Parts: sequence; C-alpha cells; structure tokens
Amino acid sequence: MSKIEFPAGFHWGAATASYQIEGGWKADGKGESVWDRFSHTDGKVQHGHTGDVACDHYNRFREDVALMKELNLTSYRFSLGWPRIQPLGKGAVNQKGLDFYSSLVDELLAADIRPFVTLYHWDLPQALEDDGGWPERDLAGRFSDYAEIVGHALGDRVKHWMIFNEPKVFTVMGYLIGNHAPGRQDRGDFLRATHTVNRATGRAFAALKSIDESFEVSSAFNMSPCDPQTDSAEDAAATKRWDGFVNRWFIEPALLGRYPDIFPSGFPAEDMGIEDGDFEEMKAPLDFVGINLYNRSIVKAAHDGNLDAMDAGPGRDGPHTDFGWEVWPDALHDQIMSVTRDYDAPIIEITENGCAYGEAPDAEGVVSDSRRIDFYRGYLKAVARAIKAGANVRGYHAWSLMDNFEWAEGYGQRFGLVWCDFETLERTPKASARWYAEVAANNGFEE
Ligand code: IFM
Repeated sequence: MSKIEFPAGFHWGAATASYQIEGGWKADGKGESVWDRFSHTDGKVQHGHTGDVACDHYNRFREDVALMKELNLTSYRFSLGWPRIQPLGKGAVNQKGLDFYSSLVDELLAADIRPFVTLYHWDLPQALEDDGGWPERDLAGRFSDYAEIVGHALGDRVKHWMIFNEPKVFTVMGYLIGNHAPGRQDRGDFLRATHTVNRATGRAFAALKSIDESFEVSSAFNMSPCDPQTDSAEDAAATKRWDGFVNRWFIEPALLGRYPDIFPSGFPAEDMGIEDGDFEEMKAPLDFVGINLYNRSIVKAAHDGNLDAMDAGPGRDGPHTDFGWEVWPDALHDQIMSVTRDYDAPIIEITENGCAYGEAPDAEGVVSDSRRIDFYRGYLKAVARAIKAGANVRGYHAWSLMDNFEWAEGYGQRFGLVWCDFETLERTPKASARWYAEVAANNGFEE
C-alpha cells in the first residue's frame, strides 16, 4: 500500500451556499431574493420545496462550526446572502445581517477554520431583478458597492474571497434556459448578463483590493474538460468553441481583458451591450483560480444546440451518481492541468467537487455511503496526481458540508457529508464524513 499525500498546509474544506442552507428567509430584516420569489412560484421547484427553512443554519451555525471542527476541516467555503446584508441590493445596510456573518466568521476563527467567503452564490436581491437584473449594466456598480460594504465589515478577519460562484451556471440557467431564478429565457438577456457579470468581477476585485491589497481574490468557476464526440474537423472546432465558453468566458475577461472567440458568426458586441472602456474594466489579476468540477463535456458540431453551432453533453462511460452525473475522476486532473498550462501555473483551489447519493440512516442511525467515499477517493487521487505533475493546488472543498436545497431539485438530491433530516433538522455525519475527517487529519490516505 502506498500513501496518497498532499502538500503541507493543504486546506481540507467543505462548501455551502447561503440560500441552500441558511433558512431564515425573512429573519431580522432580510430582503427577498430571486430564489425566494422563484421557489414561491408554483411549478418552479420540485415538490414546491423552498429554502425558507433549509438546514436552519441561520440559527444553528455554532453547532455546524462545532461539527466542522469535529471533522478536522481547516477551511469553510460559504456565501454571503446579499439581501440579508442589503435588503434592496442598494442603499441601507441591514446591520443584523452583517452581524450574522460576523459571528459566523468569529466562530470559525475560534475553531481554527479559515473563512473562505463567496460574495454571490445566486441569491440576487429581488428588487434588483425588478430593476432589470444582471442584463442591466448598472448592476456592476451596485455589486461593487456591496463588495465594498462586506470588505469593510469582515476584511479585518476574512482574507480569502471569491467574487462569484459559477457565473456560467446562473447566467445560462437564469437567463437563457430559465430553469433557475429568475427564470428568463432570452438570448440577449443572457449575453448581456454575462457581460455585466464580467464587468462586476473587475469592479468588485478592485473594490476589495482597495480595502486591503493583501486580500486574495478570485471566483469559483465551474469548469469541464472538453472532448470531441468524433475526430472530425467540425467536432474539433465545436469543442474549441465550447471550451471557450464553458471554461474561459468568465476567467479570460479578468485575466486577459478579452473574450474568447466562440461565435462562428462573429463576436456579438452589440447584443452584449459592449461600451468603450469595458474591456479595461473587466480586467482583474486574480490571485488564484477556484475550480468547481462536476463533469466533462463531449461535444459535437450542430446547427443549433447549446450556444452557436455546437452541442455539448456530459460523459456517459463511467458509473453514475443518483443525480445521473458521470463519475470520472480524470476530468478533475485534466482540468487542473489545463488551467496550470493556460494561465502560467496559478494557485488553484478546488472550490467544489462532490456527488449526490441518497443513502439514509439505518435503524442504528448510521449512514453507510460507501459510494461517496469511493467518489472522493477517486477525485482526491486525481488531485494528488495533478500536484505531482506540477499543479499548484492549495485546497479542496467537498460539496457539500451537509445535505441542502439543491435548487430546482428541491431537497431531492443529497450532496452532503452530513445527513440533514429536513423534518427535525438533526445532523448526522455520514460514513464519508468520518472518512474525510481522517484524510484531513492525516493529510492524505492509504491507496
Ligand atoms: O448545489 C450546487 C451548488 O450550488 C453549485 N455547484 C453545484 C452544486 C451541485 O449541483
């Protein structure tokens, strides 16, 4: 047996998001978010589930931090709910909302756990959506005002920040496909939303750095290595375009000040509402690259398809999780290596990686989720292999700390290391949580 080892000081973490775990949707002056509105609209979320209570983390955060400590975590990635802090997304600050996050940060630091903070994990204040949402250019300025508020309030203790979680997902699903909040289906809205998000990245980066130059700031980009379906020249070209969208559309405006070339019919500058100075505004020399990884993409040329002249789907060769997602650990290795090659070996944090399996407590209350242990074992080996090949990976965050509200799926898909009983709100660490705790304690595991 040989040991899979990680570099000294490697961060062992877990990730969550405000709307998915907090509950307290109207507590202490919180404003309405687009997800409050969407989940309260008939037919939008499976079984009519909402995040009104979720895991009740808003009231149980001390218990949850104690659990993280028990699991030997050294990093906790969580997001701030913008409408909890600025109920209307502009103007007055809700001090009680800020106090909640401030207490959470204190509790984490007292437990020697790094607070790793995401500014935006999809819960836009509904008032800003009413003003036009992400397609509206002004939102970049509103967002950087918000970044400044939280940077001032928490920056004496929080040093590591992610601006956006998965900008691709919330713009595609929220504005193009419409199966996530706010539920719009309009190509122009979608294109403009991506451009506002890229300008907001540049502005929020600058706002945080103006508070403390030593802050380390990036975003959590969901990425997916892309392979052509066949070896035809058309599929190869389509694969390059899809890679340009899925892996580069949000990171290259920041790092390189330009968009990748993905539209065969030419760059849709007008549809995106590009103005003079925007490319300069988007630039942000990110301090690390956050990678969320769940799948690989198999791409073929098409006349319609996902974006323009391409059609991408997930791999189908490996085993599947209960959500139907392929288990393919090489995808994580390959994506880490592409980022390492393409952006001059940056610091990388795996900001999310995980799987949905439904194993429930048995009569003794034990959750024997060996499939999840196998999943993490495979993906962590892939990370270790990438590190050996020269990648500078500094941390890994399992998605998720506990079962939670899985967006349009409601509570139907369980991604947690910890079981959450959504009736009693009792938490039960699964076998995978105990395994992960050992990995964290030993900074590795026996193969
Ligand atoms: O639950 C989500 C999370 O909010 C963003 N990344 C993917 C997870 C699983 O779908």
